[in-house]
Amino acid sequence: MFQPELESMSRTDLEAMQLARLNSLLARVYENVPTYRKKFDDAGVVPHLDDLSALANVPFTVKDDLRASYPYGMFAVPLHDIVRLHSSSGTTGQITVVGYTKGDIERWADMMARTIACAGGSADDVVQVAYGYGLFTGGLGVHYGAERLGCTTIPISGGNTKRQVQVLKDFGTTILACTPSYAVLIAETAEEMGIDVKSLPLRAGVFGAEPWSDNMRKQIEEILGIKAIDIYGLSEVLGPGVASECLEQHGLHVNEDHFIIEIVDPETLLPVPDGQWGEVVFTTLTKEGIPVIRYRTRDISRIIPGACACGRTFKRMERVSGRTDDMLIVRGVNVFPSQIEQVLAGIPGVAPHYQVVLTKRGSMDEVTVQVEVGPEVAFDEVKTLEQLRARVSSEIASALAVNLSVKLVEPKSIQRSEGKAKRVLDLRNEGSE
Ligand code: DLL
Repeated sequence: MFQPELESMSRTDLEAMQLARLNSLLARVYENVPTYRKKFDDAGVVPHLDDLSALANVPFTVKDDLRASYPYGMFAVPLHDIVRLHSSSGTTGQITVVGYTKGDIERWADMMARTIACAGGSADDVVQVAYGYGLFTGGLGVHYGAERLGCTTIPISGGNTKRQVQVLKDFGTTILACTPSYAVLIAETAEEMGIDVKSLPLRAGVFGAEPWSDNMRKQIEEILGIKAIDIYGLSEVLGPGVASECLEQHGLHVNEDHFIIEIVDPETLLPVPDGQWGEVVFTTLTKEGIPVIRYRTRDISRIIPGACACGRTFKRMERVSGRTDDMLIVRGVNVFPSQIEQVLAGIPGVAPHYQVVLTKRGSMDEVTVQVEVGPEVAFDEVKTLEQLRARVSSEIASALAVNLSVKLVEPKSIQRSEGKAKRVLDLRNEGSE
């Protein structure tokens, strides 16, 4: 552990620390952020709570609050104290800006160092940071953590995949940091270059920034010969380093000395008990630049009840199955792309590349799953292909309880991603009949 005195604290001590930090935070935002003052006043909430359960009465913060105060309206300190800006990608609307003080950057580096240590990393590791550097939090976030842990850090950023493979080999990378979909592309590229990654020193990956399934994890572990660790975070709350898996690979420990996690029912918005699925909500306890109170992430997960064998006492969240805004409702059934991926990654003959395409036929939405066949399948053998298609279709139907149309496509025909993969292609407004 990077900070055992914190990561394995008793619950009583942890909750006392959380309450003290929460009250200082509420006072700070009430004083400095007009959006929060107005929200609290409107809801009749005073910025001091007697116990943690009273947090459930405090109003939520949503992405639109950040958008409405774009760019700096929700910062809790003057710009003079902000040393770094990042932003969210803006794929679901206008971008949002987040600001970090010196102290925020310090704490973020600690949390990311924890994340890499959680994945079994140490100062002896060579970490290749293939997340994008820039306004995206992935590259710089992981970079500072790797340096804080004392790792030999390679700031290669995303892209130029052949060079990634060359560096992986020549620099003796032991930990690869990138999105899971980019890890697949790096593996494919290595194979094309005739480089056997399994014979290299690479031993672990810290993969995140997009939903991925457990079967996809197994595939990545198999093709790269590594342990693949899931890491989670979001720019509005911090960036990478909010929660991460340990070597048990059973849930992601939330850095609870810095964040309070709640799971709420997305319909009623009431907190649900541990074990139950719902929307993840975070409160940042120590952020100075842009703290958030009860931020609705739109990510779907649950708290895994019980203690973890690794000795960390921080609560574990289940791997995120998807975002409420990526959820498709097909004939009344809720479907997440990661559930489709889980099925596909368990079927021999299909490659880990797929896209869910939405079109319109008249007034009806049509959902087609496009799946690449593996290079070992003869794409011109009609009968083989039809058998494979039928198998994919029936396994999706039995796992998801809904029939989706399945189209097999040639190897290498689905666009590869060097960052977050685009799993859903929505063509419904493009007049495609
Ligand atoms: O993706 C931060 C990050 C960078 C996390 C590198 C991990 C590694 P954003 O660009 O703001 O920040 O996107 C945040 O990505 O709300 C989730 O929907 C999704 N996401 C992030 N990590 C995971 C994960 C970064 N491990 C959004 N599993 C979040 C599933 C994830 N989804």
